[in-house]
Amino acid sequence: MSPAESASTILRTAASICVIVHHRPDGDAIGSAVALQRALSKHSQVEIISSSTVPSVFTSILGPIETRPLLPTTADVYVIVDCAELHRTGFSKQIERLRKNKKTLIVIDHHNSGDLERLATTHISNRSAAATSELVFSLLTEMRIPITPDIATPLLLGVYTDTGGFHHQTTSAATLKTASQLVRLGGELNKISQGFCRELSRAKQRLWGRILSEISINKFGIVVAQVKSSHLKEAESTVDDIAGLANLLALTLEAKVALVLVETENGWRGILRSRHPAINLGRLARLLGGSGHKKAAGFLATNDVFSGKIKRS
Ligand SMILES: [Mn+2]
Repeated sequence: MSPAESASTILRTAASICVIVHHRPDGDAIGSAVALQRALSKHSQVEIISSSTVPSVFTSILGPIETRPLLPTTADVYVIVDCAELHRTGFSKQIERLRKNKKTLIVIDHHNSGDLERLATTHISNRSAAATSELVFSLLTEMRIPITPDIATPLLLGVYTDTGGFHHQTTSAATLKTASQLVRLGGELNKISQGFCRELSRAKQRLWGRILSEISINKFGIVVAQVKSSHLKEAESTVDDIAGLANLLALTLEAKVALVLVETENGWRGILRSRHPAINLGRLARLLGGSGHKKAAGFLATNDVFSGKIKRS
């Protein structure tokens, strides 16, 4: 039995399901989770569990998204989407305990394999997929669940955001075929693209103006932008306003890699982007205790990273 077949059998018979997204969920994690919730809630009680809040741009496109910050122990089945490593869920101990108690754990993901591969009872993975949402689409199709417009839109949101609006190298013929199918099924592409365009407040413009005026390019061809807490305060911005900055920076003509460093309570959060074909940012981020893809990755630089003792984010 293939992983998708076994997952579909498990999900069909589960009375209660928890869908867990990774810490600071992106459009692919949210899109996958919302699509699963909408598709499966006819027969099961489905909750989305997130250790962080959902960025407002996703609710403006998809409507209200209810998430719980705590992981219940009583669900029949647990599903982790768009995540390869346990620590990125924000629920490491709880999930390990659930597995000790023989709870079923399905992982659906398109990243390079991490420790969740070992922990999962069923692991649906395809590294060549541009988004986890593509894998969720295949799974729901396998389950013969009709893809209504309210399911097609979150799946399309996942594909759209993980390919940078179909800009990244990962956008293959298969990706465009999936997107085309989702639009045909009622996925609201225009609402999604407009949702990201409209998000330009004065506070965000003030912040970006300040940050961009201070960027520097080092000898390795890395363009670096630093976002200090004081910058956010001065521009009356929030961390949500940083979204998209690294993609813009990656367009810098003279640079191969863009790095946005964001000051946090635990150290500097690094956001890496590149459009250079030969560069593998995922590998670089993993060296720094982070994770990601070839063209988009991230890490948390604590003092331990600089002293050679890496601490995971
Ligand atoms: Mn993804």
